[in-house]
Amino acid sequence: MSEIIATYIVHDSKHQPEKKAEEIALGLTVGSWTNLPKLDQDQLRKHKGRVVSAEGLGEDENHHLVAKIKIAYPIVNFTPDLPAILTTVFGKLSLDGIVKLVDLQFSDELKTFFPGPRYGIKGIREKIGVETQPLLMSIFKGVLGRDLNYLLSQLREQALGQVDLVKDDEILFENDLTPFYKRIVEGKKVLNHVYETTGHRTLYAVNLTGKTFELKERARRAREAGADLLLFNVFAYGIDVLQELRVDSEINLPLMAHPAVSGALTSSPKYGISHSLLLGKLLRYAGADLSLFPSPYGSVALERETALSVGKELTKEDQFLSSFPVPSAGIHPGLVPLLIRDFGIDCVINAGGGVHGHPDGARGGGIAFRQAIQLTLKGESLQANADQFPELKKAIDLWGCVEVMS
Ligand code: 1AE
Repeated sequence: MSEIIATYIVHDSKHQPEKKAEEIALGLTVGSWTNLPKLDQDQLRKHKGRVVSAEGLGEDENHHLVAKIKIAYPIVNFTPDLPAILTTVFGKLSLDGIVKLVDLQFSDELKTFFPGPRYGIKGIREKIGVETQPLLMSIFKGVLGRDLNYLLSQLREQALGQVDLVKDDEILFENDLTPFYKRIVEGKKVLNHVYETTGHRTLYAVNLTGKTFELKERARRAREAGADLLLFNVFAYGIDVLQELRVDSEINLPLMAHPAVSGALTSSPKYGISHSLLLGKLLRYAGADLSLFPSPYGSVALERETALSVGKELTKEDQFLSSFPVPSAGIHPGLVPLLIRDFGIDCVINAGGGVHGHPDGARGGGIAFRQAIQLTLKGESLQANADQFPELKKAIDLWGCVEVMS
């Protein structure tokens, strides 16, 4: 029988992890078991949750037992979609005591109901034409309340900084000054012009926003208008909405998932859902081509192991294409060696303030990042070589630099 296995960390005041596990397994499936008549048991057996393991890990500061519990849920209990799965494995349970959902193991049968990324790392690399190094992305900054000319000149400067991708700020919604379709059409003209004059191609991820039931139509029209990629505040809507965008063949655009709002679900060590499951596995299964998440180093840093676990889930070898890890927030050129050490070349180096805050503006900021990437890939020190690269030197003088010992 096909199952999904959920792994939880619970803090159990009664120090009875097996009992706790049995309560969860029954409570989220058939309700009760031992008191049921044999006939009912026979009928309900295929729906009953199964305790896979319940293991004490030690005591917390309140002398509760911290335990790792694994429960298998039969897939006959739910329809094969994330809203049904999440409600089954962590619906009422998420409100009941101290419990964190750390992983979900999908059976092969269940996985067939999920699309994974349409493009993935390979497809995005093909679109951009960069095969053997990390991609470089910058973010519009300070464009709220500014007009289209302002936005387009910021786009031009970023493209001239040789970034591969520019993404909208996630807080830029539909507005009269920089309307969605105009951003796409006029932005494309700017990027085409930069390409014709410099030979450097930059793609633009436009923020898909608005009422949920209008998103598909807006996304289809975005595609017709020439959009390159869609940025999506997936956790404000729900991962299943991202999946709907992914499977619509009239949309057919790469999807870049932004982590806005996800901190409310992931940040507590005791409650919510793990980063690797939410920002890694589930986004990938649902079809995100790129997933942004806090890096271990910047302004809203995650613990290194946690950030690495997200990257690992996004790039696992299995039946799905890999999604690009985009470790973000507070990134500057001096952090490039650390990011490449941690995430390898299959990641996107992404910065807003670290591009626009450069003393030479966004153009200089982008070039400083390029120089940092090239030096790192050659195994050379940024600090020791900075004198030959004026943009990089200015960035290091401003923000510093972390050397990586090999
Ligand atoms: C984790 C999301 C990062 C993001 O979207 C963003 O805007 C970062 O900006 P900077 O690089 O911190 O200025």
